[in-house]
Amino acid sequence: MGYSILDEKSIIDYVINSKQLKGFFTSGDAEAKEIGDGNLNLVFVVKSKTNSNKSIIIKQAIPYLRCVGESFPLAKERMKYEIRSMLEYEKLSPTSIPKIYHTDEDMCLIAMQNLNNHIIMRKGILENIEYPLFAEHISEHLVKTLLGTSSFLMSSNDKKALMDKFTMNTELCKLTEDFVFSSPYMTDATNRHNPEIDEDVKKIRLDNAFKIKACELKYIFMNKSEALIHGDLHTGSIMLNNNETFVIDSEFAFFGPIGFDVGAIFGNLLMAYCSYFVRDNKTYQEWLLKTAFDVLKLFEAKFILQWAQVEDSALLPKPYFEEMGEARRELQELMIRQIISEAIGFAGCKMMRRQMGVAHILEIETIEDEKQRAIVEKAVIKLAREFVLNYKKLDNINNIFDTVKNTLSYLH
Ligand code: ADP
Ligand code: SR1
Ligand code: MG
Repeated sequence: MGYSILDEKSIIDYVINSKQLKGFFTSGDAEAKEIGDGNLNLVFVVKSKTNSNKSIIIKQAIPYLRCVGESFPLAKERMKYEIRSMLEYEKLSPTSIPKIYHTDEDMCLIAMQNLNNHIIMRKGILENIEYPLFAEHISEHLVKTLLGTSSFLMSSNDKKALMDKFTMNTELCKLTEDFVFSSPYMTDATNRHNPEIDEDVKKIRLDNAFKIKACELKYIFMNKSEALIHGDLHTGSIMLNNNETFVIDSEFAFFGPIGFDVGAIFGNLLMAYCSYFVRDNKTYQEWLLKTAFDVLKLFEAKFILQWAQVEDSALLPKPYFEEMGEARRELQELMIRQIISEAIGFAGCKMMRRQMGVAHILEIETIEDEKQRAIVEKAVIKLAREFVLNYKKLDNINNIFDTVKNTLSYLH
C-alpha cells in the first residue's frame, strides 16, 4: 500500500482493514482523535465507542516538521528508525516500552499500547509528582539498551549488522547536529529567546571557549558509533506512573555515543530542578536533584556490574578477558569515566540549546512572568556552560554534584 497522511476519519478504515489491527475493533465501533503534542509527528488515539478499555495509539510520520510546518520538509521515512529501534528495545528491555501491535514502514506508522494510565514525565513534573521507581527503571533501560548494543557486549559481526539498519537516519541526526550543537549558538532564523536574557544569549554566541567545546562534543556525536542510542531521550519521551516507566519516540535512534542518552535524562532533570527556583516547592526541587544523581549513580553501577558478566565480546575476546584478571576493573573504570564525562558535556549542550534555540521546554516555558523565567534560564545557561567547558574533568559523581551546587549557590 502507498503512503497517505491519515486523519481522524481515514485512520478508522486503515485500522479495520489492517490484518494485525482489525481484531481490536468491530466496524462502526471505532473512533479516533489526533492527540500529538510533540514537535514532529501525528499521534492518534483510536478507541471503541462502546468499551472504554479498548484503545490503541497510532503514530504516523508526516513529510515535514510539524512544529515548523510544511516549509520545513523532513522525510517521512524517519519512522523506519522509530520502528526498528522500538523492535530492538522490545528484545532488550521489553518492560520499558509500550506493547507494539503493528508496524508499517510504507505508511510510516507504528501502532502501540495506549499508555492512558501514564503521563508524560514533563507534565508529571509540573504537577510535582514524585516517581520513586523512575531512577531504577530508567537506569536499567539505559544499561540494557546501550551496553546491550555496544562492543562491550556484542560481537563485531552482530553489531555491524545492527548498525546497518540505522546508518541512513541521516536527516534526524542532522537535526540534532544543527539544533543541539550549532544553530542556537549562531545567527539562525529558527532561534528564539526570552528578551530578558538577551545579553546572556549574546554573550554565549560570542563565547569561543564554549563554542569550541560544543564543536568538540558535536564531533563526538557525529563520529562515535558506540551503541544504538535513542537520540532524543528527554523527559518528554518518557511516560510513567508510580509503578511503570515507558520510553517512547525513538525516531532519532542511530549508533552514537552512549553518553548522549544518559546526558539527555540528566540534563532534562537538572533543567526541571532549575525551574523550581521560582516555583514554590523546595521538597520537590530536592527530589528532582536527587533523582538526577540517582540516575547517574545507578547507571554507572549497573553498567559496570552487567558488563563484568560478559565473558566474550568484540572488545574483550574470552581468553583476553580471562587472562586480564583483576585488570578488567581498571578498564571498566576508564570506560565508564569517559561515558560519564561525555554525558555531562552532552547534558550541557542540551540544556543550553533549550534556552536559545528553536525548541524550548514546558517546565520553563510555562513560567509566564518573563523576569521570573529569566532567573531560571540564566541558572540553566550558567550550569550548562560549566558542564560544556569542563566536561572532561567532570567524570565522577562527586565532582559533578559539587559543580551543580557551587554554580547555583547564588540562588540559595
Ligand atoms: P513526536 O515524535 O511528535 O515528538 P511523540 O512520540 O513524542 O511524538 O508523541 C507525542 C505525544 O503523543 C506524547 O507527548 C504523548 O502525549 C502522546 N503519545 C505518544 N505515544 C503514546 C502512547 N503509546 N500512549 C499514550 N500517549 C502517547
Ligand atoms: C526542530 S526539532 C526540535 C526538537 O524536537 C525533538 O524532540 C528533538 O529534540 C528536536 O531537536
Ligand atoms: Mg516527542
